[in-house]
Amino acid sequence: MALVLVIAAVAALLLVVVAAAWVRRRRTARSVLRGGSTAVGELADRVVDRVAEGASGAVAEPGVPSLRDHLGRARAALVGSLAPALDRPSISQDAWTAVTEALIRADVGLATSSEIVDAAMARVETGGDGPAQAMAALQAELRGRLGGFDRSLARRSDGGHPSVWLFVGVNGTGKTTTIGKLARRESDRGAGVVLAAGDTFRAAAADQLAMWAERSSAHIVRGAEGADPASVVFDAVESAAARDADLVLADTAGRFHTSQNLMAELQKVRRVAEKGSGVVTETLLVLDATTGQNGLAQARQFTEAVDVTGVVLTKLDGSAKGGIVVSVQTELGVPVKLVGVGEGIADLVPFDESEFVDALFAQ
Ligand SMILES: Nc1nc2c(ncn2[C@@H]2O[C@H](COP(=O)(O)OP(=O)(O)OP(=O)(O)O)[C@@H](O)[C@H]2O)c(=O)[nH]1
Ligand SMILES: [Mg+2]
Repeated sequence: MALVLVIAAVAALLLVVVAAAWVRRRRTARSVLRGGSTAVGELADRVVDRVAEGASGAVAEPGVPSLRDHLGRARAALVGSLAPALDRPSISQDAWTAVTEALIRADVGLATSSEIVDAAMARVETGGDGPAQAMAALQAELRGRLGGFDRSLARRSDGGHPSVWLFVGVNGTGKTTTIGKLARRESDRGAGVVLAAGDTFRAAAADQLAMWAERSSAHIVRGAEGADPASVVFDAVESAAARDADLVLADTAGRFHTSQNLMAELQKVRRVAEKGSGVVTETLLVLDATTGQNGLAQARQFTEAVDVTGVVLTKLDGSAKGGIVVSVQTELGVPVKLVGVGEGIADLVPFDESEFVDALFAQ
């Protein structure tokens, strides 16, 4: 009997010890969980703060982003492929051939790359043949070739006659987004801006433009899906004249039933835009930098059909081939006026050749 009592007492003691250990473990687990959720909460708070900082920064003062900050991919690719060519005490013919290849890889184009390297070699002949001189000669040559264009966006200054900036280009290049960015920029500078939803090819196009109109406090004129794009642009010009607005930014469709139809449609839009009170002062071809030489072939069709006054080169932020800027200007003979460096409303930079070359070669 005594033995049974001792065993029962030991069992009870063991039970108490196990129960105490279990309670301790649960408490620890709960405190870990609580600590964990606090950490998650803090992290979430930090993320929200960061987002709020970013958002308020963008809204309060969009600022102009720098090319240097956004050309990382193009810079890494170009500098990476030039480095082996120029990493030697004196630059031989072989090294210059490697430089030509690096430029071609960067989308500068075959003929233009050779011309640039010939001219850079001629510069170096008079200034020493070290890598630093070669690099300086190359940059000077690029600057020289890109320079000498008027990149301003023309406006007619007399009241009651709005200036029309017409945006053309194949679908997906960034026409509507660029219009949104420019609407904000020009409104911020005090212009009265009207957006013309001339892309009536698909219903969502006008909705996308309406979203940008709201973000930039611009007025929008739109028609029904399938409406005549020229008549929508005409109505927008008349609406701008009536409200004494300075600028009409006219969106167009990037596709039509055939590319011939598209070009004919754009010619009609351009004609009709000037039938009333407006005058087309810019026809801006929007090109996607990441499409390289293919994009250039399409671009030729546009420059032949409508009098293109400037190029907006979009998505340069995602491109590893910055040389497309050189090809566009050399082969189309039209200045790059603006560069898109992101999807945000402030991600549009006026093109400047010195800043561009510096950004492309910065160490
Ligand atoms: N990274 C980056 N994306 C851009 C830039 N510009 C436009 N995009 C994006 O490219 C896509 C197409 O832009 P849209 O403005 O709709 O192009 P669109 O020329 O109007 O196209 P369609 O209306 O189909 O003819 C969108 O996802 C944009 O956010 C840019 O500079 N950089
Ligand atoms: Mg569009």
